[in-house]
Amino acid sequence: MAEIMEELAGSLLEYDPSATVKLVQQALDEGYGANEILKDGLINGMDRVGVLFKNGDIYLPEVFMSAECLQEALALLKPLLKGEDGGSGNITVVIGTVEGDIHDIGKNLVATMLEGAGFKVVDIGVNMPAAEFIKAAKEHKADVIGCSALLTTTMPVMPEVAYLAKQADFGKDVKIIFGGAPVFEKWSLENGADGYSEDAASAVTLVKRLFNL
Ligand code: B1M
Repeated sequence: MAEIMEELAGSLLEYDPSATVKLVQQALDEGYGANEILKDGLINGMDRVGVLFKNGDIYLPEVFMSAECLQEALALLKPLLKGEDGGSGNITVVIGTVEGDIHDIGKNLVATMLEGAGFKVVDIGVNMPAAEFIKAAKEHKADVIGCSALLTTTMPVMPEVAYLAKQADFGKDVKIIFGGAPVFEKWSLENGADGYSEDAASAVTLVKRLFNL
């Protein structure tokens, strides 16, 4: 991997948003694409943060500071991501974190990657009851409903969303996708999802696959 991407990933552990933003700008100036910077630099870095936390090498305040670096870098990248890949058709994705769950760092990354791939993304936020996903999907004429859950205790809201979606009259086939750290493919497919993805980059591949794009 390019040295600048290594530096970028590592910068999330320096807890200095301005240093991360500076490196993003440097990578852009060196000709790297926004998608590449997001995937190889920022998401790669956030994955490392997750592993360090899991191993007890860092604590929550550090995770928050890394997330702050990520958010500031995303603000710079977002407008550029939109222009990079226009080949994703006229697909609208409604995405949110399910009821009882306020984790949104991963969901925000997924939303950003999907936007970057040219999809229209409507982010309904966190702690969203199943019915709110359906309401938003109708309101925005969504083609995809994406549910994120980070807690094993909130995973059961996902099949509720899938169940309500099957009952709803959207006037078209709406695909349901699940994701989040405790979620896995077999469980997703057995519980009403049309697809599962384990990270933000593969969420893009998944949605493209579901619509033959
Ligand atoms: Co919480 N938390 N947390 N937490 N937290 C976890 C998830 C936990 C694993 C920590 C632990 O105990 N080791 C644990 C869950 C255990 C379990 O149920 N399996 C846990 C717990 C227990 C809790 C509380 C209950 C703690 C308490 O209060 N006792 C509480 C619950 C609050 C609530 O939601 N009601 C809680 C609270 C919090 C904070 C608020 C402090 C904070 C969240 C801040 C925020 O999100 N704004 C927080 C954090 C930061 C974490 C950890 C440390 C990091 C999560 C994260 O952001 N990871 C986490 C431990 C860990 O993961 N190591 C932990 C980085 C992010 C990029 O990865 O979210 O996995 P991730 O997203 C990935 C993929 O999962 C996937 O793509 C993303 C990008 O690649 N993905 C999708 C996610 N959504 C997707 C949707 C898709 C497709 C892919 O399609 C729709």
